[in-house]
Amino acid sequence: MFNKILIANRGEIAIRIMRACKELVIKTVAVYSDADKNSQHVQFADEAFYLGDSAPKESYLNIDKLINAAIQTGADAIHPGYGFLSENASFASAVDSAHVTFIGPSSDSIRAMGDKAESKVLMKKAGVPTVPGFEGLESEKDFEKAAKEIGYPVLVKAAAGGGGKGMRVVNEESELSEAIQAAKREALNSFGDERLLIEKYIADGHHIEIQVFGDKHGNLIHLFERECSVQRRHQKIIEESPSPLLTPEIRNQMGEAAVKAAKAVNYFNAGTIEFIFNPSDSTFYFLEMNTRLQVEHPVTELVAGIDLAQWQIRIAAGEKFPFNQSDFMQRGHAIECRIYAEDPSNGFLPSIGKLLQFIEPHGPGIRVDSGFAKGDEVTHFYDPLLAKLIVYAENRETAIQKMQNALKDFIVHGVVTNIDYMQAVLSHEDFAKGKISTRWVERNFSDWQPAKTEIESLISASLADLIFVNQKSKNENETDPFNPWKKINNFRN
Ligand code: MV4
Repeated sequence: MFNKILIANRGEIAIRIMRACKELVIKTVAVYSDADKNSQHVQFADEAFYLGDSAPKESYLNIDKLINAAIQTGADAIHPGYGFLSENASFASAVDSAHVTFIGPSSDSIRAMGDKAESKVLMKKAGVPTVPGFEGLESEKDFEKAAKEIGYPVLVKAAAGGGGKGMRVVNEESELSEAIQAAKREALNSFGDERLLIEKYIADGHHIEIQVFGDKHGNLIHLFERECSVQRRHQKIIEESPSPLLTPEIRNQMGEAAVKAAKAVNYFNAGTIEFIFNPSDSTFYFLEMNTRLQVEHPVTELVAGIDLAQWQIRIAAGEKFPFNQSDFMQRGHAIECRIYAEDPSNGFLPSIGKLLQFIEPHGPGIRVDSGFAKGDEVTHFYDPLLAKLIVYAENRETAIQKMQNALKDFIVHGVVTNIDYMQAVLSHEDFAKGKISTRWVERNFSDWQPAKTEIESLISASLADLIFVNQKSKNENETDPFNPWKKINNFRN
């Protein structure tokens, strides 16, 4: 087993991984940038190593600095978390070359799944259902012919990409040429690669993903699904397990397809197979594989009863995974809400500033994976995720109710958050019915505005703010003058 692990990440996921390390009696090294000098993940670690400037390129994305940090601190493994370098095959290789263990899959698995066109071909060969379509086309004539054969609406996607970048829905032939040009441009900008693929557009599909987990001895199982259809601009907001839509038969088929997909790239560690599920005929298709521990892993941990972060570390150290598929079942229902410092009534722009108040909810079945505390600064350098609020209850209905109560008890002042927006989404009758397709949020909540706040809440918020503003340094007051009206407007967000 490892003696010391360096966590090449920040915020809530760095802390989540450090907790797993501590439970396995492994020492932890945090890395940090200028902006993160006083952040929670640095305070939580046994030791901390300074990387450099706040810009990700100078810190959390800098391969040389991270490997140097591991060597300097004597860490024998690196956990990449999610985002940053977690799906960078060169990073995984560089870590191996430095005789440090990368806590994740092999660089070959990462590479094979990184290219969406290549991975799609690989999946077809392995017998995993993929969306009808074509890859490797070049001329507009070929695209036109392909689209006709597939039948409109079609989707053009960046082959190098993923995550919705360089993606265009095309409803009819007259829109095709322009969509190809736009998608190519975006793909070139984002990935330096303008190759596109074209496929049938599954309108009103559900984004359902299967968690897989494997060791280095060829054991690989799935841990059921997460329903992630509540998204805006390819940013997930709410995730849950089980999916309110799947029958036991479809769940089994999807699970088996996911295991097949992962085995085709000799996968080990935690991974996720994304599917698009068409509820009108119960078909599902492979979209992409994420070769990392995902943001939403806690919902699987709760319903499947496993600590994924701990097992990632154990199997990276070479341990055999001691469980079979039949050892797992889904029990109860888990929901996760991502609490962001962003303004839903202003285009979801990140909201930066000092957390004048930050009170997390507590209670049975409530889990908060958080990277912030009262007094911390939210900066513009990184993703504005403040915390993940996860609830677990015996069924979906009680879980929704628990989440609504927990959201009410989550108090954040100083920055605007999406808490009230989330409350509105959860209270919608469509959500109660589980009828949420990938386009639902954008259709129903695009013009959402916060309700007027209650007077006693305004008073308590203002008092909390005043007490904190008085403690602010003179310097900070100069650059960020106290504006009571702004604070009041921000209240309860
Ligand atoms: C699709 C799709 C429907 N049909 N592919 C989005 C990001 C990447 N993981 C693949 N994605 C999708 N691919 C086909 N053939 C639907 C999505 C999709 C989506 C599309 C539009 C708006 C929101 C979405 C959320 C999740 C998935």
